[in-house]
Amino acid sequence: MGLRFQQLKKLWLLYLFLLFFAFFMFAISINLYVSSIQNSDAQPRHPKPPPKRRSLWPYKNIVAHYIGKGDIFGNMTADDYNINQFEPKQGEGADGRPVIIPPRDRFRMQRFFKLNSFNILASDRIPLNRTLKDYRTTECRDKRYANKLPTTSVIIVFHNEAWSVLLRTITSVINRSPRHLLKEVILVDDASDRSFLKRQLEAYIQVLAVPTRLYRMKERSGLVPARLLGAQHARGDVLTFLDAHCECSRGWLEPLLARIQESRKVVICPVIDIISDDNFSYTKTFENHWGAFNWQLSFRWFSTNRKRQASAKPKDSTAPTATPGMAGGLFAIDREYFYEMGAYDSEMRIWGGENVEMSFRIWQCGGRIEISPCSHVGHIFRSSTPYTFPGGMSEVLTANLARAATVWMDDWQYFVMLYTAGLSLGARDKVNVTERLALREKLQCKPFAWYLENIWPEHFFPAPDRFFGKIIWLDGETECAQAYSNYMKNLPGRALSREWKRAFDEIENKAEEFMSLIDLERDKCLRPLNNETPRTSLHPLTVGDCTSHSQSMDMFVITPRGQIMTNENVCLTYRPPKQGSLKLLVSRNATTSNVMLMQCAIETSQLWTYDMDTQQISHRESKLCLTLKSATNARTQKTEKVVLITDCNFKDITQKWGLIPLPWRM
Ligand SMILES: *[C@@H]1O[C@H](CO)[C@@H](O)[C@H](O)[C@H]1NC(C)=O
Ligand SMILES: *[C@@H]1O[C@H](CO)[C@@H](O)[C@H](O)[C@H]1NC(C)=O
Ligand SMILES: *[C@@H]1O[C@H](CO)[C@@H](O)[C@H](O)[C@H]1NC(C)=O
Ligand SMILES: *[C@@H]1O[C@H](CO)[C@@H](O)[C@H](O)[C@H]1NC(C)=O
Ligand SMILES: *[C@@H]1O[C@H](CO)[C@@H](O)[C@H](O)[C@H]1NC(C)=O
Ligand SMILES: [Mn+2]
Repeated sequence: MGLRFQQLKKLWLLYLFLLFFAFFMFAISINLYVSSIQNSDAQPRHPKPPPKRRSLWPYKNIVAHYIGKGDIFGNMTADDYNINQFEPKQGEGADGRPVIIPPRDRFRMQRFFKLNSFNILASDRIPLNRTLKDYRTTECRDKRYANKLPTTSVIIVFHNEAWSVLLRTITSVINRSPRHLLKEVILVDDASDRSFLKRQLEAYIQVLAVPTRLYRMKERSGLVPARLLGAQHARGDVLTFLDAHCECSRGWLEPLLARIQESRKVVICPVIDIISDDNFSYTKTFENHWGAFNWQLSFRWFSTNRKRQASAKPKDSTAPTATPGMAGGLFAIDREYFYEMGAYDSEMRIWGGENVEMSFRIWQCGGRIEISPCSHVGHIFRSSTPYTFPGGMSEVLTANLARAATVWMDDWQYFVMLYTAGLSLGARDKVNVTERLALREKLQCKPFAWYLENIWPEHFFPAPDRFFGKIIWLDGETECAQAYSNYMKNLPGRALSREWKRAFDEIENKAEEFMSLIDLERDKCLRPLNNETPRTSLHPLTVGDCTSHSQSMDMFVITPRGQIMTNENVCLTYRPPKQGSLKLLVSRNATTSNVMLMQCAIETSQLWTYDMDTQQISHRESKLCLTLKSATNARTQKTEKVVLITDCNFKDITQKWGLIPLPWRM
């Protein structure tokens, strides 16, 4: 019995222990749970802002000059221009925090802003070695790289860059790159004339922990010649190009070099985070952005989901994403591969267009361009350029773009030249691209159609199987509208086919006639309500004057699937004003604009059909018809003539639309 009792006691103790243990684990898990909630609370609730677009759009930029334009802040003097007021304050801007300028300096801050198009007073308060947070995901932080990676030369071209900004770029490169991977830093001065960039800079770089060499262009030549000069002197296995107003964050270099080690045909870009031009705060951006170009070949960021193509493992969040276009400022490339692929088009002057040329060339000639989500580099985005542009900004840019388009875009070069301000078909005759065409031949590069279909299948350019042109409103007695309606009414078999492709073909037959009949004064076209480029989220549409202006927003591309797209990757989208099951009912008696231009994302809300019999455009899913009505503008809440979808009525003349093709290739 005694033994039994002992056993029972043991069991009882064991039981107590288990109970206690369970409670203990429970308490721990609660604790963990609470702290995880607190942690996630500490993170910003709002999604990170998308990167600001690098403003390549020259026609809206106001080119500020160093000296000149008198304004309330007074003119800049030569002293203002040459003085270096770098005076770091311990801890200022630490961890990428913003700088707040004391009120007594606000006037000076405004006055000096235009010198660089950023707040130089803020920059001058931040130490060169300011700390940044670690912007990488846990997966990226945990990723291990081979110890033996290729070495790199970091090439930084500058023109009259501010002292503190330039040196913070260099310092961040040196402090945040493993020493054995960083062969050297190469600075190329594109003929700056600010005095502190002469002797003072030369002396400064002598004492840096990494060999840093400075080369100077004899005259202002621009980014391409300066980068070529830098590359010529580089000895690392990889060339890493950076702008002169960046800050590299922790772990930025290894993912770039590792990817090139894996495949030397990859041109790899970091994620470009935002350093505020106003207060120098560092803001992390989304990692899944990718880039491409608008109809005028300006670089644009897009955030729609793309397949990560570069990884063997399907769910590897550290794998780079393929991108059809590169912003151009920041990237790494194998040094020998850079030259094999034709380096840069050395005839491109000053700045702009070289990223377009390189994007097309790399992809079409067998390489790849990718963005590594694990590499974060901050960049100061400015809203205008402070620099002089010898030769005129738009002239230089359009000449560079004409070169890129002529060499790489095949049929699409005409499209770009016809619809970009400052360009025309005549631009082709002004460029001599003999050498670049020979390069394309030598490298056996693929056609531009291949690039669009395979590398950028989401593109919004015209294509042989697409419609490109204006969508005119047939409610009117104009010659064009009547000719169009009559033609459509008499097509055999029109009532049986709802295929866009069939409609495109029928219209193509009469393209020239319809085009010649368009009366720009009297015909009315589908277009955005505000005559601005609809790059921000929502834009209601209306019907207004058709214009001949090459960049007017009344041109559309329609895909065979029925996406109605326009420039800047926006699509005609059905957007019901209310969520929930009532939404179709609501739209049957729509009194609010429920059709918007929004970013294309291949959703059912963006698919439309065309009825050749009634000339109605209807939303495929809801079967409601596009019409023009006096209704509430969903954005401004004002009553205006807006385009919306409502019940179809084949007798309703306001629901009839015509497709008038425009030329886009020779
Ligand atoms: C600034 O310069 C312009 C010409 O460059 C001159 O007309 C103007 O008077 C100057 N303003 C001031 C405040 O000095
Ligand atoms: C930055 O450099 C200064 C000396 O120039 C040094 O005192 C300071 O500790 C450094 N800060 C960091 C974060 O490394
Ligand atoms: C700093 O600038 C960023 C971006 O321009 C802005 O979002 C932020 O609110 C600014 N911070 C302060 C403290 O002004
Ligand atoms: C174009 O440039 C090539 C060499 O780059 C030259 O041989 C050729 O004569 C030039 N053509 C014209 C029309 O100037
Ligand atoms: C739409 O409005 C009309 C009158 O304006 C009304 O007769 C009709 O029943 C309404 N239809 C729906 C679906 O609410
Ligand atoms: Mn830049």
